[in-house]
Amino acid sequence: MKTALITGVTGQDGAYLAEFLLGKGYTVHGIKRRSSLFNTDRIDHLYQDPHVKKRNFVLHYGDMTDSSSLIRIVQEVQPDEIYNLAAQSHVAVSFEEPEYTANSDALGALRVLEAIRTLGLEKKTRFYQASTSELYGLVQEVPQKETTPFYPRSPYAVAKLYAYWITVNYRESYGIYACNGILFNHESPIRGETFVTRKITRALARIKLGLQDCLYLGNLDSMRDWGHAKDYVEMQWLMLQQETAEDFVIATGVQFSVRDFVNTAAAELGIKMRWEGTGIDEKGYNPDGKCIVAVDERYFRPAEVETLLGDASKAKQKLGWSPKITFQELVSEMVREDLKAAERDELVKRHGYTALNRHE
Ligand code: NDP
Ligand code: GDR
Repeated sequence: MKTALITGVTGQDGAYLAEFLLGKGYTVHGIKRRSSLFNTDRIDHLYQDPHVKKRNFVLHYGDMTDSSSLIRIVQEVQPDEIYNLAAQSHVAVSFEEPEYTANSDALGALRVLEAIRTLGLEKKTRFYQASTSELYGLVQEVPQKETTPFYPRSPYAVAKLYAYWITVNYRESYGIYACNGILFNHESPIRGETFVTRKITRALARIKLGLQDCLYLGNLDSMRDWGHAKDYVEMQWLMLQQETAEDFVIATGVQFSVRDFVNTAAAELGIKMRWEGTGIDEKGYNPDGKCIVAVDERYFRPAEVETLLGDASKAKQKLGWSPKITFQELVSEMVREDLKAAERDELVKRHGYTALNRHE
């Protein structure tokens, strides 16, 4: 059976992909970085005791900014497939930490490719790079497909542009089976809490139960093509099973605004929204006239990606892939899971403990 190595295994996609590959009979190795807290919540259900002799899920300490750890792990694991998912993946944060973002997201990809090359694994190890619709940034064509010109709009996107091209370059220079999945936004109940979708479902569930008063957001008019992470990791695997390595756009082909997302999540919770104001005066009220959504300038970015809409025709045609989970089903699942979490917090609060009230 095959062996896969996943960087970023503790993240949203890493967790879904690990589960998916284990289901296919792979031995899965994952790289996690050192943290002062446990950072394995998303993969705890897959955890296997290191004292058990034969394991098919193994974690290694490593970091995308540390070549020596990456070379050591690749040498030890001798993977058939590497999925490079690790990244400082928050666009807004990349404006605060541009150098670190470049180091982990751009040079990190190079370090893994160099490990494959210097260890002489060019013919054995296939490489997947987690590329992004953020590469399109200031969009040059609607909808965006593999041939649409890039125009990155953040330090994150610029770093990912390097990673995209170094992947193509190592494919062309050294014959490595290396490809880019240009994935549009994909979400799930285990999405990081500071991305807009999860921030919305989590906050509205807490507002519904009286644990929080208000949800502060940035650009409500921003348009995104949102899919489900579970659908998208299957494609990451499919891309490495082809005869020749190619790059693919993965998207639903349907677009919604941040405000649409709020309205859909609110409707799921039985909260009816009424909007008033424009720009930073904009507020969303529920039918009792209580303000529950307000715009806060701090969540605007120095340069915004206003609109993204993908055309995944190539993936449909060549990989036989199409998304199964609709926008409505995605929002519904996220709301349901966040409501369960809020109910647990509410119970704790009712019994005299203070529930955390984070706004980001
Ligand atoms: P997450 O932010 O949920 O996960 C990122 C992972 O990378 C985490 O495991 C994180 O570790 C790890 N990581 C970050 N920095 C380092 C580092 N220096 N060394 C080692 N590990 C590190 O992202 P997603 O799962 O949502 O996305 C996966 C990949 O796909 C990312 O590269 C992202 O940029 C890209 N992408 C995501 C899209 C999306 O909509 N989700 C769309 C297009 C591309 P820790 O858990 O310790 O923080
Ligand atoms: P994005 O995702 O930047 O597209 O990157 P995010 O959910 O952060 O933002 C989507 C849009 O919503 C607007 N927005 C807000 N965003 C956040 N995080 N918080 C807010 O309060 C808020 N209010 C409005 C943003 O301005 C933006 O327009 C994600 C990441 O997963 C990347 O790693 C990945 O590459 C891309 O998707 C595709």
